[in-house]
Amino acid sequence: MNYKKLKSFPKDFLWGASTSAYQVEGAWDEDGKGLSVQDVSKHPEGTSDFKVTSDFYHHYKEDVKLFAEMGFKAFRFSIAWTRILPNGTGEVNPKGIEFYNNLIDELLSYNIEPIVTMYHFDLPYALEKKGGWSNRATIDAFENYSKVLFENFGDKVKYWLTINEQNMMILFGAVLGTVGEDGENPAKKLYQQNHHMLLAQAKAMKLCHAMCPKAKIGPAPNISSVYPATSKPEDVLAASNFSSIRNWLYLDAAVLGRYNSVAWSYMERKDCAPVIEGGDMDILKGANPDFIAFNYYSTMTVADNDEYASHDKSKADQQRAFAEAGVFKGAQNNNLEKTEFGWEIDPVGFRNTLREINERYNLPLIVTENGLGAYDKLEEGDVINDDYRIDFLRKHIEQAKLAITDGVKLFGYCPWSAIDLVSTHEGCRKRYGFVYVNRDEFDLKDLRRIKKKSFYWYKDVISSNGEKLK
Ligand code: BGP
Repeated sequence: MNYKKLKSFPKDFLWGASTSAYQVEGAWDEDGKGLSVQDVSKHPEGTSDFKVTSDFYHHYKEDVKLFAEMGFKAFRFSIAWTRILPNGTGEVNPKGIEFYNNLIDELLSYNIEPIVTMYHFDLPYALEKKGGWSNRATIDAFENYSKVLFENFGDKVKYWLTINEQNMMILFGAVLGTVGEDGENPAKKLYQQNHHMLLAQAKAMKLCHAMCPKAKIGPAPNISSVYPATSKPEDVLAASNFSSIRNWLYLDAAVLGRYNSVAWSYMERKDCAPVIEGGDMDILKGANPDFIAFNYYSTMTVADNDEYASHDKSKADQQRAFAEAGVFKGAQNNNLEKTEFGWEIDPVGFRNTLREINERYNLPLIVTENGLGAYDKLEEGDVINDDYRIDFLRKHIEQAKLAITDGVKLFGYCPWSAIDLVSTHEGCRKRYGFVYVNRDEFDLKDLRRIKKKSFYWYKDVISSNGEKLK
């Protein structure tokens, strides 16, 4: 749909950007922090570990100052569970509380709204050793952790996100260093873990409403429209299958408190439907999120797959589909260009995704990740000409404006990432930030912060409330 005149971004729109604790903080074993699954995960050859990353833990004041200079209205970051509770449960680490209090206060001193993810891929290793999300005790551990967060930060944080990209942890956990695919029927284990995470999330949302009546809380999956490779009805059905398995399973449970019926049939067919105990569905139903946060990088295109194609996940990751015999298979979309790292670029798909979520759930939406990973080049005189990133973000913001005109209740946009950090599985050479961090994969150099061209561009975007995009 075209319009003669577009609606403006709301006056109090939350322009900002995102990071996650294990990818940006470093200080992996400092001040009483416990080990997380990321600290013990294997790194693909040639990529950095997560020990130092961008050393935000020691640079946060300098970094927040840069965010303020860009004019951020919000900063979405995650709290490392293991800084707060080194063993996942038990003793609270005062130094961890102190760090996040300092960070939140620093943000608030510049009127930057903290948007806090409670758990971003970094489950405490102590809990993992006891079975991780396979163990129902982890549900209680998460609820207890969320209580500690609400007690300590609930008076200052208005926006809470529960679990980052739970859907990607289930679909691509091996790549993200979160949940593996071992055992006889790995899918059975994974979807049981998924059920436990859904319960943990629902309990945290309920607790948030009880303990912090002024705060808002929502889920934070990675959602993208799924296209059929052709107009062949079987391809359209395959797209619907994949969308239910990838997207709606997670949001239907979080928002509507029920299992998506196609996703449930898929799990039954694979013999991996979770065991649901008495009272579980009531817990899911009572959660009532205030908004939906979601991450968007690309769309997916799939085709019918009636032959017995193998379940090839070797090249798949968050944004690259795989195949499931009799359900769908990933297809190339020849209408779209790709990033240097092989992810399709689809700004119009962003508008479409926003509309789909809006129509299904009718809740306010916030985008908590969107961005372009690239090999940035530091040129003479501390210059980074990342025009490709500006182009990517501009096109997505244009589509966000169109979606708002379509009626989507979008209240914030926090692209990935505020500052360069270490990618989930492709090292620090895959850069996303508005601020360059001077380090290589294994040479930490001076970790100097350098403003990229996109830094200045985004500053203008924010000060014009999304009107000045060129
Ligand atoms: C999302 C994750 C982030 C982030 C981003 C980019 O799936 O929530 O943690 O890293 O993707 O992905 P990558 O680092 O793999 O390029």
